[in-house]
Amino acid sequence: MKIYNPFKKFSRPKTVQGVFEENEVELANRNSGMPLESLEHDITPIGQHYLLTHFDIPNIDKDKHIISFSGDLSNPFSLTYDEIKLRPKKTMSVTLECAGNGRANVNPRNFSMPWKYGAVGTSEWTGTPLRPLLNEAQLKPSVIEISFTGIDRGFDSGYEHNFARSLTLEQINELDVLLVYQMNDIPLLPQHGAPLRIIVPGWYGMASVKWLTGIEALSKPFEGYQQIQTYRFRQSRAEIGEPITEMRVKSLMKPPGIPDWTTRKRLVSAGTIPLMGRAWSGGGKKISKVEVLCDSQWVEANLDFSKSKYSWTKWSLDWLATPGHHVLSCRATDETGDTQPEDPIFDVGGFANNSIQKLDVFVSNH
Ligand SMILES: Nc1nc2c(c(=O)[nH]1)N[C@H]1C(S)=C(S)[C@@H](COP(=O)(O)O)O[C@H]1N2
Ligand SMILES: [Mo]
Repeated sequence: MKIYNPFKKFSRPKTVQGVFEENEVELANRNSGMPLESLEHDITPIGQHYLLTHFDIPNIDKDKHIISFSGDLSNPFSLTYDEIKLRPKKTMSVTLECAGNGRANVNPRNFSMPWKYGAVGTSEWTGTPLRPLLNEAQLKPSVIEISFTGIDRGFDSGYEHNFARSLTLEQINELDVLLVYQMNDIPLLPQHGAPLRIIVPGWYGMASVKWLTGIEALSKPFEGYQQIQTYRFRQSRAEIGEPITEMRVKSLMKPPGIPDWTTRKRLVSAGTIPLMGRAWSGGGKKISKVEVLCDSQWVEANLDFSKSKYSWTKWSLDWLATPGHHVLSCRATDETGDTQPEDPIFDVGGFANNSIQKLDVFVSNH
C-alpha cells in the first residue's frame, strides 16, 4: 500500500520571515518551553518544565546564602537556608504559566521571548509559608507592600536592576505565598531559583521571584522596573497600564499521533483517537468546562479532579477521526464563566494570550 505522506509539500524553510527576530531566537535558546506531549503528566517532569530567566542564572552557595527580612519591621532578621528548612514544611502542586506565553501569536507586539504555547508547567513545590515569617518580623502599621528581590542583575531598556517584584499586604493575605527550596521532591535546580525562591500560586510566573535574597517591608509603593515598567497590560507604549496578576483561563491539547519534524503538524490513523490535555485558570478558580472543536462542532470533554486548587485539570475526549485534514481546538471555561477568546486580546507586550490553540492534524485512511 502507498504510504500516506501529507508533509512532502512542506519543504524546509531556508529563511524565516516575520515573527521572530534574531535576538528573540537567542532568547528562545536560553528559555526552553514545556514540550506539549508533557501535558500527559499531572506533574511536569523536572527538565520539561519551562524556564524564563531575564538575566544570568546565578551560582549561589546555599551554605553561605541568607535571606534578609528588612525595611519597616519592628523585628528585622535574617535566615540561612538551613534555618528555613527547619520551619514548618508545606508542599503544594501549582501550575505556573509565564505571562508571555502565547506572545508569538500576537501581532504586532514588543520584542521579547517568542513563546508559542509551552511556557507552562505544574510542579510540587515544597517550602515554608511566608505569612508566619512576616508575623515574626512584625510589620509596622505603615507597611503597605512587601518586595522580593532576586540576586540576578542586568539591564532592560537601558535600566540596570536586580529582578524584583512586590505584593501588597492584601495580596499577601489572600495568596498562599510559599518560600520554596524543593521542586518535585529534589532541591531546586539552579535554573529554577536555587537555593530559594517564592511561588505565588494562581498568578502568572513573574511574581514567583527566583534566587531570592531579600524581603523588604515598604510603607510606599514599590517602583522596581519589573513592577512598573513591564508586566502591565497596555494598549500603547505611552500608557502606564494595568498590572498583570492572576492567570487567565486557558487550555491546551496534547498533540495526538506523530509529528512532522519541521512543521509539528500531526498524522493519526482514522478511527477513535483519545484526545487529552490540561486546563487551568488563575486565583485558584475551578475549571467548569472544556470543549473540543471536532469537525466544526464543540463537544464537551470529560474532566478529572485537579490535584490541588492551584494545579491544572486534566480533560479527555474520544474523537472519531475521519480521513483528511482537520484543525483541532479546545476551549476552557472557569467557574466564574470566563472562557477563552478566538483571537488574542490585544496588548502591546503580547501578554496573557489565552486565545484558543489550533492544531493541524492529518488523518490517514489506514
Ligand atoms: N530572580 C528572578 N526571578 C524570576 C525571573 C527572573 O528572571 N529572575 N523570571 C520570572 C518569570 S517571568 C517567570 S515566568 C518565572 C519562571 O520560573 P521558572 O523558570 O522556574 O519556570 O520566574 C520568575 N522569577
Ligand atoms: Mo514569565
